Amino acid sequence: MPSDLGSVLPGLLGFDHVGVAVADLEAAMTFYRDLLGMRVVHREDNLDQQVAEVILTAGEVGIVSNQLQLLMPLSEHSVLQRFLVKHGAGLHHVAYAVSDVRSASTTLRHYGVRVLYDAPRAGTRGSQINFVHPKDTGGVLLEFVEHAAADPHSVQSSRG
Ligand code: CMX
Ligand code: CO
Repeated sequence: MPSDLGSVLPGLLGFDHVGVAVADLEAAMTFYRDLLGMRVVHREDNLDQQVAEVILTAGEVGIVSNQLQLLMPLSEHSVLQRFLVKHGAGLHHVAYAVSDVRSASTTLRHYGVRVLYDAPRAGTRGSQINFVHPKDTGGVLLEFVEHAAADPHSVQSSRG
């Protein structure tokens, strides 16, 4: 593996969001929204991932790296449920925005890194997502996000 992955990974745009696993979304929002003052910018049930999610922003709307994703399992089959049972609520993943999730995945796979899905899956607001196994990243589950072109909260549009 090269010492400087930034030189080989195509289209790394920046941090996107931090994902926190919670057992109760509404209870978590009394802290993040009501006490901390974060703004809810999006809510969604992702049936593919079996999660209910809320995206909150800490500052200016449109700066993606200000965002927090609260995730609650929608069923016992969700990977989130497995995480909560094993680890309890807490930091679940860190997401990076990329311009092309397929080529980012292909590149890392080429260097022997475990990318979880053969093809990208549906993420928040029509994005395409894939994940890198936490054992290959220093213990943190890593998400790649390629935002839908029309998404007003994407890193691309916040820069342009
Ligand atoms: N962060 C850090 N380590 C984690 C982890 C996480 N989120 N999830 C699992 N691990 C660790 C476990 O502790 C375990 O370590 P040890 O062997 O040292 O005990 C190891 O990884 C394997 O864990 P596991 O319980 O056997 O594996 P799982 O079956 O729970 O699967 C993973 C783990 C990452 C493959 C699975 O969670 C996955 O497929 N994730 C991708 C999808 C996802 O997370 N979706 C929700 C977010 C959706 C969104 O962001 O929109
Ligand atoms: Co996420």
